[in-house]
Parts: sequence; structure tokens; C-alpha cells
Amino acid sequence: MSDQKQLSANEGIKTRSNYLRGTIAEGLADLSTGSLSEDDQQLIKFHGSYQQDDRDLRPDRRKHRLEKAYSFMLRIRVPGGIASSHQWLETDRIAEVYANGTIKLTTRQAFQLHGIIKTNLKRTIKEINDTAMDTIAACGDVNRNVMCNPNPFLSSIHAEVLKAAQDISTHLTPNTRAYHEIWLDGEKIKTSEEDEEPIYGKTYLPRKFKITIAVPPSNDVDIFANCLSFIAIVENSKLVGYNVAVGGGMGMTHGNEATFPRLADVVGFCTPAQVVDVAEKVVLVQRDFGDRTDRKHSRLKYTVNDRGADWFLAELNKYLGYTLQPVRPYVFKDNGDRFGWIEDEKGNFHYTLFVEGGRVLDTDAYAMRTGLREIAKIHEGDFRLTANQNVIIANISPKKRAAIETLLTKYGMAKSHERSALRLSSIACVSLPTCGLALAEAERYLPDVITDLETTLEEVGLRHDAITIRMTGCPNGCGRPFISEIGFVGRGPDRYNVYLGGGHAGERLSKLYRQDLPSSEIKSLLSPILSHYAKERNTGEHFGDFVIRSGYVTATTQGNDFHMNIKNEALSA
Ligand code: SRM
Ligand code: SF4
Repeated sequence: MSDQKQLSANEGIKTRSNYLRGTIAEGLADLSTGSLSEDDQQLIKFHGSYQQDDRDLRPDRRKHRLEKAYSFMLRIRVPGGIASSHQWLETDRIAEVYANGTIKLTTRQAFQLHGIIKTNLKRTIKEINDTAMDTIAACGDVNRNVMCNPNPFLSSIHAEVLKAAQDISTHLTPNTRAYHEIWLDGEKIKTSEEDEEPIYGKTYLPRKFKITIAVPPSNDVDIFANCLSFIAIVENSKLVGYNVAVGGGMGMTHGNEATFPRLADVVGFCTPAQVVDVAEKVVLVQRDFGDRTDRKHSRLKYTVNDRGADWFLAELNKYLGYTLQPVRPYVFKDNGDRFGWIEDEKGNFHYTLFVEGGRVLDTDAYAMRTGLREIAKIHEGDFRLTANQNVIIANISPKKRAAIETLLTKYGMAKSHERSALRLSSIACVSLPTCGLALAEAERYLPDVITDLETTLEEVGLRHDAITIRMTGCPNGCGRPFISEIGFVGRGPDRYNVYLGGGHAGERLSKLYRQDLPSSEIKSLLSPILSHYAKERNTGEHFGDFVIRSGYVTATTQGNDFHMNIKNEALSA
């Protein structure tokens, strides 16, 4: 990008931060406020935390001239989404003691805790690290939690793929000792020369960076929405390597046509031995060519889009010093989870539990958090977080199955997989009240929208048909709404843009169908389309394909078509 343009403010913050230290330690000690300085609020993201405030409380706090109700969100990295029973129990305990008593399972297979006050932040991070988990690089301009298909069916392939995800995650974890110094009372460095970042350098990446690995036919980690993905290629029951995909992403800004969601391009193939090297070199190309002048244009998707996938591949090959092989064939069938019980090739059992909106909590009617805690106390296998915000109670030995089934029944979870296929295919981002960027509700509202639509589904016989449905409170796209078959994206209080026609396997972007729709009109808008689908779909035809064939929307193939298509549409109701 142009060298003439001024670097974005965050570049200065990173440069001055002495490898991410800033004045975080001093800010934590300042008891006169619940917040940190503005620069430290940016830096603390690299340590896995966001400063937030409870937006429900804002009017009252304002009325009483009080500082906003500041607290911190912590994101716990879980590479590949696998946590032990001990880690589950500890996360549950920490959520109770320091956070708001809930655990959010995120769309990137991580845990999030909300509502931690500043004075508790350090001990919370320390206790998370005591469980062999951490929060470093869960956020910030670095590589984030590496996702990996949690598939327990092909256990031998899965073990190899998970190892690759963990190796990539470790290799790309920032080197700075700031994290240990600030949160874990690690020894302080004497001069900044003692620290170095061999991969990232002093200013890290231009923007956040996201990596996934998928094992076809499941695309449950939504590879096309990520900066870099590896698609496992299995031939004769052996993992022979990975297709490499670059340049996906979701975030856009309403009214800014220079921003758009984009699908990743599949550009080549590498062997299992090359996978960490390829990940590193893709990061380096983005480090060196990504736009550091405009944070709305600084994700890898824009580097690939502006210069072209062929340019990117050629540059990547130069950095690698060898040439990626041609892409191998693969097929994705869906991007959802397989709910309920399954038995794997070794005779172990796995139960995928539906967790609405990814929020693990107890209510009067449903003590899911307690139930999962009781299960974790006896479970000898692991917990696998899915990128659809659900959890697999995985690797249950035959002798433990009955006891776990009894607990699932006792706490009302045993039939979670019998909900409507629409609900089981839903994702909602956090949104209000904690997300500072939310324009409308998501996690607290999508369940009601689905309840409304379920009456139509029952009437027209679609209860068991999986249609992906996702809602986000703003167009940043944390629930990946632009690749779901039905997507709602917040515009303002109680108003949504409605997108239709995403691919059932997350392989196609959706299209804007209605702009700024009042939430009260969602059911009347969608029910006739669902009825039409029930009557006139072809055998096996997915909803996203049907709405395109029937002319509700036209297909969007790539991010830069996104707004062009919007302009071509008659969007008024
Ligand atoms: Fe996200 C920012 C929550 C996955 C794109 N995201 C945020 C923040 C931190 C708001 C902020 O910056 O102040 C949200 C915190 C809300 C809260 O109260 O907890 C937030 N994002 C989430 C989570 C928790 C949503 C969820 O309900 O599961 C997900 C955490 C993932 C994780 O464990 O790391 C989450 N965010 C995503 C995804 C999906 C994915 O990665 O597969 C995306 C779209 C993919 C992508 O990156 O393009 C996503 N989040 C964003 C963006 C837009 C980035 C962009 O390129 O424009 C922002 C805003 C930003 O970075 O400026 C954002
Ligand atoms: Fe917040 Fe928007 Fe992400 Fe939802 S999509 S969590 S509202 S940033």
C-alpha cells in the first residue's frame, strides 16, 4: 500500500508499547477508576482481554453521574477447542468467583468470561494459567485461537490434525515476556533489547489473523471465513496433506462499500511436514504487505483481494523457497454439528450438546451449567468446543456412558439434540449488553425469532430440515452471518438487515434481501419463503440454493461482488 499515507494510530501504540507492556501494570494498580488508559485498552487485547461496560446499566449510571460500569472480558485460548474435565471445572469455578457466573462458548472454539472487574483481572488470568490454559493472543493483531474440526469420528486423522493446529498455535504465539511479567509475576526484563519477536516484529501484524483446519466433508470451522485455512486431504485413510486457503473474512461496516465479507481462495496444497512453515510464511506476507494505514482495510482478505490470489501465491512461494503443489479435490457437505450420541471406531461414545448462543448458564428451568459441572466431575474424556458454539462431551468410555447419560437426563440435557433442526443450526454473537460495538440484540433475541419461525416449520413439515440461521448485533460478523442460509445483521435497536442464500456448507456468501427490517416483521417476511421452500424444493435441495433458484436473491460469489449485488436488488418491502 502507499507509503505516503499515515500509519494508523494503533501502529504507534504498538511501537511505543515495549512489546505490549504499555502502562498496563500501572493502570491495574490505579484504584481511582475501573478502566485503563486508552492506549492500554488497545494493548490489553493482545493479552486476551477487552475493557467493556454493562450497556444495560448505562442510562442509570449516567443519571447518577457515575463512571460507566466497567469490567473486562477474558478470552481463554483453547487450540483446537479441546479442554480437559479439570479445565472445564476450573473455568466454571473462575466464572463463578470472578466473572458473571456464565461461560460463553465462542464461534472460535474458545471460552469467554464476562464482567471481571479490574481489581480481579490479574488473579483471574493467573488462575487460568494455573490450569494450563492461557489468554495471550486470544485477541489483538496476532494469530488468534487456531480452530480445528472437533470431529471424533475419524479419531486417528483427528489426532494428527489437532496436533498440527496446536503446533501452529504454539509457533505463532507471541514471544514477548510482557504477559508473564504483568500477569504471572514473571521476572522483569531490564532493557527492551532483551525481548524480541522473531515472527511478528515490534509492530506485530496490521490486524487480527485467524487460522483453521477442517477435515472434509465437515466444514464446521467455516474455513472460507478465515485468513488462512488448511483443508485436510485424506487418501486411502491416510492424511496426505492440506489444501491451503487464504483471504477469507466477514467484517464490514454499514454504509462503507470499501469493506465487505470475502470468501477465502483455495490456492495450493502442502504436505503435513510443511504446514507450520506455510502458516508462518502466510503470516509474514501479511506482516509485510498488509495495509497499516487503515484498520478497516488491513485484514489479509484485502491484501489478497487488492493484489489477487495469484500474486499472493507467487509471493508465498517466494517466502517459502518452494512451490505449493496444485489444489487437490475435496467436498464439503455442511458446516453444522452432529448432535446427540455417536460411537467412534474405537468404541468410545461422544455426546454433542446444543448450547443456545453458546451461553453456559443456569436458569430456573434449565441447570445446564450445574449439569455440565457434575459431568466434568466424573468424565474421563475431554470437552470439545465446536465453532458453532456447542460442546461435545467426548471420549466417554463404554463403562462411563450410563452415568453420564443419567446426569444428562437429571439436568434436562439428554434431549437437547431433539430441538428443531433450525435451532440446532443457529449461531448468535454475544452482542448486548457487553459488546461495545453492538447495534441490536443477538444472543438474547435469536431464540425468540426461532421460536416464532418454528410454528411455521411445524405447519409446513420442515422441523427436521437443517437451515443455517445466524444473527449478529452488528456487521462485524462474529457469528459469520454472511455465509449462513438466513442471516440477520443488526442496524439499530430492533432493526436488522436480512441476508439470504449463503451456502449450506459455508461455501457461498449470502445476499442482502431486506434492509433495516423491524424485528416485528421477521416472521411475516420469512414464513412465506419457508412455506414455498417446503412445497417446491427439489430433492435434497438446501434452503440457500432454493432462494437463489427461486429468484429471492441472486448468488454472490466473492466479497467484491457483495455491494454490487446489493445495488442491483430491489430491497424495499
Ligand atoms: Fe468478533 C470484535 C466477540 C468471533 C469479527 N468480537 C469483537 C468484540 C471483541 C467487540 C470489540 O471489539 O469490542 C466482541 C466481544 C463481545 C463480547 O462482549 O464478548 C467480539 N467475536 C466475538 C465472539 C465472542 C462472538 C461469539 O458470540 O462467539 C467470537 C470470539 C471468537 C474467539 O474465540 O476468538 C468472535 N469475530 C468473530 C468472528 C468469527 C470467526 O472468527 O470465525 C468474526 C468474523 C470473521 C472475521 O474475523 O472476519 C469476528 N469481531 C469481528 C470484528 C470485525 C473484524 C473485521 O475484519 O472487520 C470485530 C471488530 C474489530 O475487530 O474491529 C470483532
Ligand atoms: Fe459485537 Fe458485532 Fe461481534 Fe456481535 S458481531 S459480538 S455485536 S462486534
